[in-house]
Amino acid sequence: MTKFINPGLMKTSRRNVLRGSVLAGAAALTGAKGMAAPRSPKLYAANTQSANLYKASADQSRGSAAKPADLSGYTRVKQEMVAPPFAPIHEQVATGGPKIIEITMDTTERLMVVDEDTGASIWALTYNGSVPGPLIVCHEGDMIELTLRNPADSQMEHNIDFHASTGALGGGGLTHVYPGEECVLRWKATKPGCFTYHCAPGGAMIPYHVCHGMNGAVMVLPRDGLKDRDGNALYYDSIAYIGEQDYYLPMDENGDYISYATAGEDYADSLDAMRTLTPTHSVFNGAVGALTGAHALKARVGETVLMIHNQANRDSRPHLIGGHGNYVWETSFSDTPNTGMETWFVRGGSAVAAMYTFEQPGVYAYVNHNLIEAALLGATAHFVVEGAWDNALMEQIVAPRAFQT
Ligand SMILES: [Cu+2]
Repeated sequence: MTKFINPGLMKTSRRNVLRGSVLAGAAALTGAKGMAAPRSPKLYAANTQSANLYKASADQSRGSAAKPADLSGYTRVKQEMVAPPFAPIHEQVATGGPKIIEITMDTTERLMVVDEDTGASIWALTYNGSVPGPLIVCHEGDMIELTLRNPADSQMEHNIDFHASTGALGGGGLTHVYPGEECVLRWKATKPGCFTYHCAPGGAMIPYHVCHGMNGAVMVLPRDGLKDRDGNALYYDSIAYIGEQDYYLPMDENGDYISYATAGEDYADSLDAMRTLTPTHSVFNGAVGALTGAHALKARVGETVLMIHNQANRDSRPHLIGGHGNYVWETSFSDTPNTGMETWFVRGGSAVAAMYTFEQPGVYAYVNHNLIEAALLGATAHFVVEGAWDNALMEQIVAPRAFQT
């Protein structure tokens, strides 16, 4: 089977993608400063246009006579990454001057069950082993200093494009790490808001990596915290970090999901499935049921939750059934938040924040309100909320009963 990733540019098939020598010289195009070690990912695919784009973007940084950044006045801190749906320890209102926030992420390739009922699984490409990758939180004016490590047993090269950053393809041109390599990238958070980040190694590998889970979100808070339209401070008690992931899992002729032995082995089949633009799954936090049942999100009446929703590839429309988006920032935190929303919009390739204070106990479903995706493809989470019921807000006056005809 031979398929074209980009017609006229490069052929790909299982044979030449795996341990491909198709672009043996391309590794040098994305090399880090002074890197002399041999660089040999086990699976590599890009195209000439894409490789040239990365080279041009990286050259701007490497070849320039630009002044070193002035780091005076910055304080260095470490931020420990935690797995979703949790957020790292952070301040809502910044204290002190700007910070250089050191973080570390590993590009881990791991076999993940997507749906236990069907046995659907995927060799997920991840940051730190989770889908989505960890939430990063900083304030406007801070710098993120990321150490990106690609374990030696990886099959592929990885990098990272931060939508919150400025230059070099969002850092994608400066962070290509092959198996066994690490790099360090520092960028300044100049725009407040929630932003997606994702892997973008070039060509068809970009959607392939993104649709295998390699994406996450950064929240850049205003230094003085979140505000309503009148400038009053808004605070949250907790964060629910939800990454929506569309998967395109290859099936065999019987309609069964195909199992693969290693990361990347599904490459050609995945491209075929992705070209349909019809996901087999659209799930929250990596798998069907990752945020329901025993894994449901917990809250209590009176608790204010900031729901951060990341979708790196595809539009979505979150809705909290039985609740609202009291304040919703679909765009920048500099913009006035929308209020009292029933459903909000996540542009594919972005992250949004919605704040809600629970007023009733019970189970709330948080869904993609394309309800086909919610019910059939997996895009459902649950909040289990404890507290006292308020009959002033809702009361069942008559329970279902037969009526007189
Ligand atoms: Cu990647």
